[in-house]
Amino acid sequence: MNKNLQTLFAVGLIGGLSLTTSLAEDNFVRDGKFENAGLFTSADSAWELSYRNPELGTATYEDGEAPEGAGFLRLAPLNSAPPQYLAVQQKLDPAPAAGHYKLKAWIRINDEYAAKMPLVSVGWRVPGESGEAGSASVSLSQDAQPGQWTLCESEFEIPENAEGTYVFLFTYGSMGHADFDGVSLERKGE
Ligand SMILES: [Ca+2]
Repeated sequence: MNKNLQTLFAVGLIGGLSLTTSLAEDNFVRDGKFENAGLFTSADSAWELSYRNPELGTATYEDGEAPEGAGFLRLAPLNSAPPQYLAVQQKLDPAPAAGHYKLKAWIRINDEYAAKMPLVSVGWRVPGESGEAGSASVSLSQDAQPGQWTLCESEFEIPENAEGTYVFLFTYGSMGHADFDGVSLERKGE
């Protein structure tokens, strides 16, 4: 039994009858609610920095109230030099099959954040001569109020034969921080 199946199995046992829908099993993002500090900081965390350069900023697990259970992820970008972003990523394993999906994330910035708005992106590539890559994303709107959690949602198609599918949480700039919670990618009806 691989680790993902073990996790689903454990969730099923703990959730028991309180699970009112099967959506949790359709979510391809692991630990997107950031409910467990150990999951984020341990070596087998689903999330990792896109660039392992500490000068780009910090990624921290934060305790406290959040839209989807206690705990959230905070990215504090400290450098606007190339690659011009600070991001964490998660390889989606198993990879989502072709189909229609909904990407969802709660995002919040603070007053000091002053750069391109944070975004959550799903990216993949389709093997072949062109090595075609595709992506879909949700972004906090430009008029979002600092200090306020905003739910960002988008629906899109993942094509046939997509592979190497990752979800990314991006921030930009050199000031302030952005918080993320409830990151999910769920398959919709055919
Ligand atoms: Ca949470």
